[in-house]
Amino acid sequence: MSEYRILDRAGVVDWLASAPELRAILGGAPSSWRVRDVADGNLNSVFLVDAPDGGLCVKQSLPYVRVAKDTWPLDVERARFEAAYLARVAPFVGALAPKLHRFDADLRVIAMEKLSPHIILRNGLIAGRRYPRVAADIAEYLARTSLFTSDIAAPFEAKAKDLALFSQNLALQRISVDLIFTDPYTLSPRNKVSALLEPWAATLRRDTDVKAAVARLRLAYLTKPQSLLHGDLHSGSIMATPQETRVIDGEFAWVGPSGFDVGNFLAHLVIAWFAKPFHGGAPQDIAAYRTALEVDIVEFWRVFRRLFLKLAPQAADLGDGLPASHFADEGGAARRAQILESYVDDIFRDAVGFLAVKVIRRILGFAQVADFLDIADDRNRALAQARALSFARSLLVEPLRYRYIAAVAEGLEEFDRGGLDPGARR
Ligand code: SR1
Ligand code: MG
Repeated sequence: MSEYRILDRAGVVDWLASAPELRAILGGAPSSWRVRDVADGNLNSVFLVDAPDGGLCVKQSLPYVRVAKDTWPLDVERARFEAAYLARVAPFVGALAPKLHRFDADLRVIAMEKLSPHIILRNGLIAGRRYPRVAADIAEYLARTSLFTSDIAAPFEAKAKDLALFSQNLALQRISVDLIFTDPYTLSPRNKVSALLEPWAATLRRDTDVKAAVARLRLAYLTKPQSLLHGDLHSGSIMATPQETRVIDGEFAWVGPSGFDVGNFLAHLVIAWFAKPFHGGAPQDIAAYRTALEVDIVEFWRVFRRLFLKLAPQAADLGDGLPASHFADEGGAARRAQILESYVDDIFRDAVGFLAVKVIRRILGFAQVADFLDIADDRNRALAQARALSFARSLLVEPLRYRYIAAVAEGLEEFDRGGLDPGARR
């Protein structure tokens, strides 16, 4: 047993060298390994290691929020939950997640497959690259994790084990509850509201309809343990090439409403859509890229729905929620299909709300995103953000307008001409 300590590059080499299975992957002498510090997320240190026979990604939980250092201490246990999440979903998602090679419970270090030439999806979207597989791949990832860790397809004993383990992931749930559902609608010192968006922030703080809708979602997050969530499935938690997609960073794992991850992914496509015109390019290219994002939004949900409903009838025999013996007689299969459809419709309803709160938190809260932050001009950035806020508000307070995914995608345009005044709405 070794005491927790923060690893620097030399420490990473020593740690790797002490693990025979990792040495075997890397090959050569430790002195020949090249270690790069590539941390760019908010919380952890991350190193990429290149060696004669292969590479690895090494991630360590720091005892603080990396981007806030001493001002924000944070429990290092999150690495344990990330490793457990990776192991739990691996049988369902296969190559859509990186391979976990080793978890060190003392140092809170994970060694996993080094992804190359994959890049963070968010950076690719900002650069205007296309990832034709991402929507369908993430849909498949989420359909499988949402189904196979739910009471439909898992015996309640397995579900209870997930609940027992991931309900201990409290430090990160405190971050999610505060940063996603609470801070953006209050005068929290953690918020980062630009001067041009002050009127928007003030309007949302006073908006009881919005806060009531957010309250429903916050309660769902806390009280609706449908399936094991990734918990932070934004475009920074996806690495992609045009041919391959991988989901990383499951440290926020939590048993909660399945619509949470679905809405998070959609939110970051929506964010990319509103930011797009301000990252340069010819008008026709911007329009074409946005159309492709709209297609992704629709395709993502349709693939999720189709796959969930295709897999669920057979998978239902594995779980306790819809026992086969109750649906074996005439008409039984059709009744079970109806129940499953309404289960998926409920995921969609939740996802639309979670989409909205994720957009709002990325504009007014602590953890903002490069999609907007990389827009150099203050007014342009605020315009993109104000339009996204306007759309998010509509999703929260006019949910009946967004009962179908096509309505979500088609709704974007309506909010694209708005100015900075929250009173004008659109
Ligand atoms: C303290 S910053 C935390 C945020 O960073 C992660 O990427 C999550 O989105 C989280 O909310
Ligand atoms: Mg992360």
